[in-house]
Amino acid sequence: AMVASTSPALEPIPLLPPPDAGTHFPGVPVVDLSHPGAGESIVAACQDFGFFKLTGHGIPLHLMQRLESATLEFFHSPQAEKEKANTADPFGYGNKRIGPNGDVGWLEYLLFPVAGDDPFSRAPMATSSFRSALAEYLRRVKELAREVLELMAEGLNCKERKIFSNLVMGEQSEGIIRLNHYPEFPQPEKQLDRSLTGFGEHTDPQVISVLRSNDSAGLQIALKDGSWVSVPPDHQSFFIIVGDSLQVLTNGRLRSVRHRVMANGVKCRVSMIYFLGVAPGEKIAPLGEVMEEGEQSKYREFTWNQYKKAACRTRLGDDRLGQFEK
Ligand code: GA4
Repeated sequence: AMVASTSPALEPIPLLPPPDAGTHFPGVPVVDLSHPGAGESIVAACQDFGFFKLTGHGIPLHLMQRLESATLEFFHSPQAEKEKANTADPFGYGNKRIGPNGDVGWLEYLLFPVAGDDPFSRAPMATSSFRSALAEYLRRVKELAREVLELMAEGLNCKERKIFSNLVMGEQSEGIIRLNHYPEFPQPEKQLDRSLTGFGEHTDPQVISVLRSNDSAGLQIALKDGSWVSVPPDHQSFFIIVGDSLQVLTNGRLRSVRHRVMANGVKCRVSMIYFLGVAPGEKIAPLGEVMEEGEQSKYREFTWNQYKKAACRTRLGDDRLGQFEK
């Protein structure tokens, strides 16, 4: 294993090279939100890939770039400053360590709950410009997620078009924002011309995740046959990722996609992911509206709280849904 650290003051953690490079993928499904058949395209993409690129979304690039700049500014501040935000419970600043069970990757990040009126109660160190950039971004992306989920319900021929959106838009619904920074490699690693695992393979536990990154490559997804492909970056678009909760809500019709990030080390990658989840006490079970006559649930019934608790005992790459399959 290769040892790398952002600054000599940091404890070096052995990081792993990626298992394989992942081939270039020209076939990323694209959904244009301003297009009439968007609902059907969303459903088709979520069935075939559990993933798609979203264009025509109406969120101006400058709003994304504003948050990107504020995020980078934070990550460029002195290590001691950043460590002040290291509450690691699991929210706040994190460096290389992901989750509570020993997963590591070449990144540093901020993780916050998005709740109620003050998404920043856990971000005391954020400057007011950082806070306002984040607030505006979250407000817009939340509305975007609502639209995507309502079109999805339409595409699935649900009678209630708010069947998914209501689950993630409630007062108690749990959202999380993750701001990731995959730094350039320090010398001499940079010269090795190798990449490192930035964020190891996993599925997202929530309903959907809305990802936006700068123009630096790194995101890879697993296709149905298990092969890994790289997703060309697009800083103007969002990428929508189906999470485990949505897979269960649709009884497996829409699939949660395994994905990972490779750090190339030459150009830093900045990504922001808004995870939209249901309320803690919510039952996560296939919805009657998406099931055929007589269709049986593929999952044992559980609540979001139970799922989160179970997830906390797993490693990043574990098949978390497996233990709830019938
Ligand atoms: C993966 C998706 C999100 O980044 C995240 C991660 C969470 C964490 O960082 O605390 C988890 C991981 C993620 C799934 C399994 C557990 C929990 C780290 C980990 C090993 C914020 C999430 O919701 O689940």
